[in-house]
Amino acid sequence: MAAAGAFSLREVLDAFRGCVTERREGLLEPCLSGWWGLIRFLQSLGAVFGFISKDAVAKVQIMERHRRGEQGQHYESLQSMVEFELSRGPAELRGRPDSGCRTVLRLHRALLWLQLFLEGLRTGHRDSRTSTICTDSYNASLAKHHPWVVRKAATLAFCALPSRDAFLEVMNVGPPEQAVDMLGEAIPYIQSVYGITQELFAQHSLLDLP
Ligand code: 1PZ
Repeated sequence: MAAAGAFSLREVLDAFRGCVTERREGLLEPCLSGWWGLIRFLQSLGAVFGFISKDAVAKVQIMERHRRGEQGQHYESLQSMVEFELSRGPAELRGRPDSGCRTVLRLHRALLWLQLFLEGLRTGHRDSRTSTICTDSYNASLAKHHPWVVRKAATLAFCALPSRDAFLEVMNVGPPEQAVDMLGEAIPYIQSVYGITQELFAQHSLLDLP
């Protein structure tokens, strides 16, 4: 549907390259622009993924409101955000459905899915089924945080994914071999964003924010 051909997944994954500074700080702005790109890509895959992109949009918008709000300076990095939101007290933070920490945690968990999924695509065989790669990645990551009905809907939507080669094609990076090379370059950047977030949230016991 729609925007296939309009942009390349390389640009999107490139955004994640700029998320981690030399001092291992996580910068919010480049992450959010990476997320917008992923959302646009997901939307180009068709309406069956609408309920997933809707939730992702809502979460990225919450983060943008924080970033552009009066306290925006505290939302430049993940580290400053955690420090700021924790300074009001952990109980207060746990009670807030729109906190930056809770919202980032949801996106962070989805990033693990993305990492596993892209790695599965990269190392898969020509005739591997994208839906199987996607389901396996989902079961190994996000699924444990989702209720049954969400798991069911997600797993159904995955059946609509095209074959591996067709999927590599819609990424718009060139022939499949080139797309595979690009994934090999890009995945470490996503791993690095995932890694620093995991470390930061574990340090502050934020990995189970309701
Ligand atoms: C290429 C195929 C795309 C598959 C995407 C795999 C992710 C499946 C996620 C299913 C999410 C279903 C909708 C709503 C879920 C929310 O309940 C949860 C928890 O949030 P809460 O309810 O606690 O506020 N939301 C999430 O787990 C965040 C999901 C973000 C998904 C982003 C997908 C990015 C896709 C990139 C495509 C290359």
